[in-house]
Amino acid sequence: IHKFYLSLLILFAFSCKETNKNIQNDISKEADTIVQPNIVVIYLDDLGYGDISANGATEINTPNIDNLANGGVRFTNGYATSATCTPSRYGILTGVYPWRNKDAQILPGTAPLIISTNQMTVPKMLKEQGYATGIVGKWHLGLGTGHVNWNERVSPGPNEVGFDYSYIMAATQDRVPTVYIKDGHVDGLDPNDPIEIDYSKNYDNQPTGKDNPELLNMKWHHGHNNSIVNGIPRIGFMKGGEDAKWSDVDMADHFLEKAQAYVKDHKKEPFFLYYALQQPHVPRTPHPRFVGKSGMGPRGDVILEADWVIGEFMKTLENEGILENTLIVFTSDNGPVLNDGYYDDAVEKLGKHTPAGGLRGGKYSLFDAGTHVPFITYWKGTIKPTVSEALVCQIDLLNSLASLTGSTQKTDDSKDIIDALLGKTKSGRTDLILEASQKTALRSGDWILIPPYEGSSFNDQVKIELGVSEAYQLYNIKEDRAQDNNLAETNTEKLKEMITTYEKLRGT
Ligand code: NG6
Ligand code: CA
Repeated sequence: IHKFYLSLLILFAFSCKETNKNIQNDISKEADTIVQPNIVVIYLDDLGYGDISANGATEINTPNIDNLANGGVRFTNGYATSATCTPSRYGILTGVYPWRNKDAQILPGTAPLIISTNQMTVPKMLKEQGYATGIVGKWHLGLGTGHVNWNERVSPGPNEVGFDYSYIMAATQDRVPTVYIKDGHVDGLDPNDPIEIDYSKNYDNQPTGKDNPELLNMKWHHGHNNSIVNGIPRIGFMKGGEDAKWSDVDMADHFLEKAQAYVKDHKKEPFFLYYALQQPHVPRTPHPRFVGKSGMGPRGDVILEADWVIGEFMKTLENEGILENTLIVFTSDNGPVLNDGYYDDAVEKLGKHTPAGGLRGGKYSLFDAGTHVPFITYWKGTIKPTVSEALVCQIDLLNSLASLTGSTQKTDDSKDIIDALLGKTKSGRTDLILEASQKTALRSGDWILIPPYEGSSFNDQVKIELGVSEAYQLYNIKEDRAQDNNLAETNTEKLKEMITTYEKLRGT
């Protein structure tokens, strides 16, 4: 009898061991697919598909960006959600189409925050997964709830939607306030020189771009004729805050230092850094080290500056020993523009350079160059270098990074395309709604449908075709990259199919 119980006990112990083993196997199986690399999004401002030599530019050389492209996945069909900044930034951070939010349009520097503090965001999701989360650079998603007092803590802002650390410019380089904001506080503010901001009226007859051309070292072409800071006329009026005002020519170095410091401070934990550079948005203010270096005027010079910055940033990752544990996503918020409101030789010195890389339109446009942007993923040692035609969009970061890091968070608009982002497959999403000024279009497979819209078809100030027409437009982007042949009348079957898909996705 004793023997019998003993063998039973042994049998029981053995089966427990087996079960344990199975459990362990399951855990390690999961742990194999869930990884928590550092994640860095390097986000350029108004950089066109054709502005980097990796995408075929011959008149400008961007060796550091090319290193990412040639050592990672270079996407030939990578998209921002929108043809301007605010909506694209909304899309990349929330995983929600910006046309669902009527406030997701170019914002003044005084606009309230347009991301709800209850909303899921990429940094929030990663924070839940144990990441440290930081933003350095351009924000442009609004701050506060309506009436910001710039002399107190400005909130809600990035810190309230998922970032533990923020060092930002509030809106754009051409808009006031022209100060940096650290975790909600204006950096370097003298309490005896408080800041006031107004977008409708000037303060105490201060000089303006409009009335005081003699004070300007950069001339405005359209808009941009309010308060003057560092000899550059801006959008909006600002009073006070003298000590806190940024130096435009040092902005790239300044943000780089903050980004490098962030990496050094957080190298021991998984971190997410959203590094949003200001180039080549206007006003283009290269540091003197880069002036004249491109032969293309300030627009080319700041692209070289941005490329240098990226090289320095990559060196930091390498020197800190974390390059092989860091996934980098490089892209741009919208397509290119030359004259965006200042006389800065962007048009005159362009030469043979093609910022849109053969795509039609540009910033503000529903044509492809508005949203079809440089898009690169890089992860040394993990991503095998390749060129991918997969359709990928910035809005997909939410679901894809969630899937990578083991989060179950997701939005309906975002798609889990992590395998495409890591170069493991060449297929991405099938359909994508594109947006310009709340007008939308559909990319589906190789096809683009632009529904009819009223409104002007050409922005005469920036000299860009907007893609707006009262007739349906249908293009095969693979065969007709420049969108020269509208097939809406000849391929009625495809047109019908595209309209059906478009209406389904838009919910109209
Ligand atoms: C426009 C500005 C343009 C730029 C843009 C925002 C004028 C006439 N034009 O309104 O210069 O600032 O807004 O660019 O003011 S974005 O990349 O941030 O969307
Ligand atoms: Ca932009």
